[in-house]
Amino acid sequence: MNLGGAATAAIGALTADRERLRALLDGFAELTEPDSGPGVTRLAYTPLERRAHAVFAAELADLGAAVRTDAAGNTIAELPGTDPAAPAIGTGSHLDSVPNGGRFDGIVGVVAAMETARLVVRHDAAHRHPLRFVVFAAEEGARFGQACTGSRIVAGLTSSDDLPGKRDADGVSFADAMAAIGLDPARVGEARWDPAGWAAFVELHIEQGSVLESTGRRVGVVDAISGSTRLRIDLAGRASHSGGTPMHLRADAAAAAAEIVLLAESVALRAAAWGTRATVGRIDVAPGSMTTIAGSAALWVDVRGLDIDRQQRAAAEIVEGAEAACARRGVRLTATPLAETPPVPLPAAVRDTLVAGCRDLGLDPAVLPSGASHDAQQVNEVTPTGMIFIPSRDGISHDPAEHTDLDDVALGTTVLAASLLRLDAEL
Ligand code: HGY
Ligand code: MN
Ligand code: MN
Repeated sequence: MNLGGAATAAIGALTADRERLRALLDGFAELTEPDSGPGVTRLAYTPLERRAHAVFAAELADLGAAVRTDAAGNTIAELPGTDPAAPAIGTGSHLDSVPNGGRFDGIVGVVAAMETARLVVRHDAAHRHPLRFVVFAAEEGARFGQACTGSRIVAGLTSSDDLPGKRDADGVSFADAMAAIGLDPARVGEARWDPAGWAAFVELHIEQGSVLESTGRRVGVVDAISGSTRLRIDLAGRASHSGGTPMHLRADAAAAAAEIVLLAESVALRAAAWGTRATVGRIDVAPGSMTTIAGSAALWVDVRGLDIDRQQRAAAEIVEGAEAACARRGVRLTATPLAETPPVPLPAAVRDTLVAGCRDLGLDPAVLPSGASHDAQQVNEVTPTGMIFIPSRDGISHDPAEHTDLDDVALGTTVLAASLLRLDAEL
């Protein structure tokens, strides 16, 4: 599509400043829980996540944007367009992390949004649509099990009723954590977005995989985002003396847990489950003494897929296999669903615009699915949404070793800024 001279000129002018991006990334990386060990620990609905949102809000306010925090704890900044009646075009991501996570997951999408806003203001780039820059609260499911809570709330997928029930390892619920940072969980319905107020949304994110790196691409455009079925499995066996109890008289909860971990892996490796990923990233065992057979155990199971049938069937097969193993071992099993998110194909119109924008910048983007889930998945319920990926070194993420080259962050930001202006010209 021929964008016309003005739009093309505006797009060409917006080149991200890598040193400003470095400073923003370094600043957010310092906001980690004291004595929390390596990497970044800035969990959902904690005071530290609020401090990170405040950094974003101050920067956007300095640029003259109107900034507000909604009832879900999302922070939304807006630069008015030339047509006040036009729906908004938006970008953004999240600032919360997993425990001992990396410096880039979610953060690059936020610093890219901040730099894009600065470029638009600095170069007085004309845009008809209002531009909205969003930091979603509580994207990581690591603390409460449910991922993408801030974006699910704006999409109407999570309501106030859902918040008291989901609890973290200390028994603190979403509702408790929100109230502790000054939010009112009873009012999250007020944060819901009206589709009529939106034209499109684009999220920049690290790939959290190794497709871009292994194919020598510097940028990717996402065509589908994986879903996730998450559950907790509690096992009740019989604690007893590790020396005095013969092997055939045991109900060993740790041994049952170990069998379930390997079962989950084998289910995902079956040909029928192709493309499904199953992970048990956490096991708690009690009493946790070397000379006592484990009386109880808890496992957290994460099943991901790009095909909802295979995703849900794999989760069901894991539970069925676990029940059979526990019956054989004399261990009682309780499976509790934690979260269910379907895979989402992203709209071709936005995907193709992002691809064309990359090509205009002389890039050859990969078009690929996302193995991780994202806020974009939920926002797509409200407005046509796209995602831009930049490479993850060695495909590592959710770990202190997570790394993306600053040049790739800068290039991704330049692509994001160009994409927003291209969408502004096309819509
Ligand atoms: O867990 C995920 O897929 C994402 O990083 N929240
Ligand atoms: Mn993320
Ligand atoms: Mn993540």
